[in-house]
Amino acid sequence: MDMKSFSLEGKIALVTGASYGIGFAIASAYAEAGAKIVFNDINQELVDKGMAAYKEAGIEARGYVCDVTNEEQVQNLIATIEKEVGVIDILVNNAGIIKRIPMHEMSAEEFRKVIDVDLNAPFIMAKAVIPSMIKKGHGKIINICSMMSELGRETVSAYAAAKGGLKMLTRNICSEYGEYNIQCNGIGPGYIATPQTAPLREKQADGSRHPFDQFIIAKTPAARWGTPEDLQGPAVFLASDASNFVNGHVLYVDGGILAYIGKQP
Ligand code: NAP
Ligand code: GCO
Repeated sequence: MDMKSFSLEGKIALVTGASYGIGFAIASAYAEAGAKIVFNDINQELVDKGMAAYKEAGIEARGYVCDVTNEEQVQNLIATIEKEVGVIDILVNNAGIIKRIPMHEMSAEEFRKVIDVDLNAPFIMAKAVIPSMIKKGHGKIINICSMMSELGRETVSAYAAAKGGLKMLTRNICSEYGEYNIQCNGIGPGYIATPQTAPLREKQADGSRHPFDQFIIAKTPAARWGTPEDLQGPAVFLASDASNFVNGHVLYVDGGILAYIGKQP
């Protein structure tokens, strides 16, 4: 096998919501693998923050302000990138939000907002890049799913519904566009230490670990939270030619949590 099949040399990768967190880690790995990096975030302040972080990491990236839930902004973003950088070879639908509210207390508006960012936006983004991928004869679409694509838990009804839907959107894009040499796969991170999960890891007043933190450690065979860096290898694999016959798959990067009943208390 030619190890060059893992290279992203000459490829253009767009990672959404990639000023920090998982998106930033994935984009950084893509740059190391040779790709040109383009990212967006929801406001100029975050884009500037991201640009500074990429520069500090020695990565030449282009950042654009775009709300991924706004189809007109997304269509304009893709047209601008195609004019200024080139046709997108790799799209990572990373931007996402979560609201942790008991379902009977969650408003329909709050539910809709999570679905909008975590499910409708990946549809809008994929729809925007697929035509040029078809013309180019190849493309990679990677949706950042979640353990909640498979499991539920208290307070995350909207998020689990969105991520479950995102798993099926991944399978449907695979089904509809595989014949154009477009592969669409998901990455399902376990519990990863980022700003999104910071509330679940806050130290208690007495200095002890957050109960949820202890729970995740007991439920994860790796006995640790994941880091954004744990996702870099799987993300490069799914973006590279090495995975050209992998399609419609959700690759769980979770330290084994989905396979494990959990340590006896
Ligand atoms: P994060 O730290 O909250 O970062 C999410 C990024 O997306 C932020 O930059 C955020 O900007 C951006 N964003 C949110 N709404 C947006 C919109 N409408 N348009 C453009 N950008 C938007 O999250 P993360 O932990 O890195 O997670 C990244 C992805 O992985 C998400 O899809 C998440 O659901 C998924 N995931 C995370 C974990 C985990 O344990 N951390 C596990 C499984 C899956 P703002 O700062 O303005 O919100
Ligand atoms: C939560 C967490 C999870 C993780 C992730 C797990 O509140 O349960 O935020 O949803 O973010 O999605 O895979």
